[in-house]
Amino acid sequence: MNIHEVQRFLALFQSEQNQSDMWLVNRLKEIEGTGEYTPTTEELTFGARVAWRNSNKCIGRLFWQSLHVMDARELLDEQDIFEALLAHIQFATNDGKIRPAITIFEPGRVRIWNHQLIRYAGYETAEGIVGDTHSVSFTKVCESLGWQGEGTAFDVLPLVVQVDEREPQVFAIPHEYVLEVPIRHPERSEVESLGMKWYAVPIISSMRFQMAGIDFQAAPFNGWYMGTEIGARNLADHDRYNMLPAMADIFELDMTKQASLWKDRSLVELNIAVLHSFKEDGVSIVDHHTAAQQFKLFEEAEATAERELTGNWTWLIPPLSPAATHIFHKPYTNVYNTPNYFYQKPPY
Ligand code: HEM
Ligand code: NRG
Repeated sequence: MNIHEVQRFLALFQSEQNQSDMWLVNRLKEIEGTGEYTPTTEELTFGARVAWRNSNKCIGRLFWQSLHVMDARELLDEQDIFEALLAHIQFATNDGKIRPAITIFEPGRVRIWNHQLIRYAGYETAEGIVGDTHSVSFTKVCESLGWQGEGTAFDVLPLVVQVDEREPQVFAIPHEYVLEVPIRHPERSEVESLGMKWYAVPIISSMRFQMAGIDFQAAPFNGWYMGTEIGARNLADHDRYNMLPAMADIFELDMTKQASLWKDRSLVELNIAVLHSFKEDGVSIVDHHTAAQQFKLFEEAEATAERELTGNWTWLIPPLSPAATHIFHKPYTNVYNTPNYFYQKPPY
């Protein structure tokens, strides 16, 4: 236990949650008496929400107070943990009306090997990579643990759960838990024939949640997607699904000249298709202009609360038309406050 970190966290909890000075004195006495700090579910809930508020790369922070926190610290059996992860997916997905949520597992003992709970596999083949390049090394790990995918470009990877030093356990996610959106374009039906799709809910499971000096290595969290994450990166990046040339074909753009701006026009059409498809299927998604406006409201709310705004400009600007948002035109201070979410070394 790091008593200074505990004091700092509880002082923040006291001031923001309107606790009395007596409450703080007593709580600290209790903790110093036992020599151990085990956060209450209320403290954990507050910590996870503030960690989102402090996530400098996140444009979605306006809604930080709505984070739904599931306290799963009592689970130490791999099967139980798998079921809690399925429950998270189901709660978060909510038939498309996505709810921001986090499930917090026992620190120091539980590890989830996945980068996101739902993610597509990537396979190295003689004809190049099939699926998501981002998943190639993790896909090999899953295969070495006995899993075998179908070999399509959109195989959902299994969950890999480890407790203590035991062998990691592999669990396939039943199909009915994975909501996906086929990508089509409002005006060009040929886009649907490209067979693009994406899953509805991004649930990051590789980051460490830190509060009060405690490291929760397993604390998967989710919000909903901003369209550009899928349309300007996952499906568009040259080293991901690389779909811009196929889009340019459909829209009959001149790919012989860079200056025809075929990549730019393809990007816009692909992003229109992503937003259109999610909207038509009733799956929560936000376009980057609306997200930037919401982030402006977050900036204003933080000023009203007399808190210093922190942010990482290089991540906050959207990858499409960044200068059309206010974020592009001002500086942000990239100081990392805790509680927060941090990268950690993958366990494989
Ligand atoms: C990053 C949007 C919810 C924490 C991001 C990014 C976007 C985004 C666009 C940049 C991703 C990238 O460029 O790869 C949103 C939206 C949300 C949301 C629209 C809807 C509610 C959340 C929640 C949390 C969170 C609930 C945590 C409780 C983070 C963190 C990063 C991030 C830690 C950095 C990830 C990294 O370093 O890879 N978010 N977010 N966000 N967001 Fe959010
Ligand atoms: N770009 C990644 C996801 C990163 C986090 N984005 C969010 N987070 N929207 C991708 O899969 O495309 N969230 O918690 O909602």
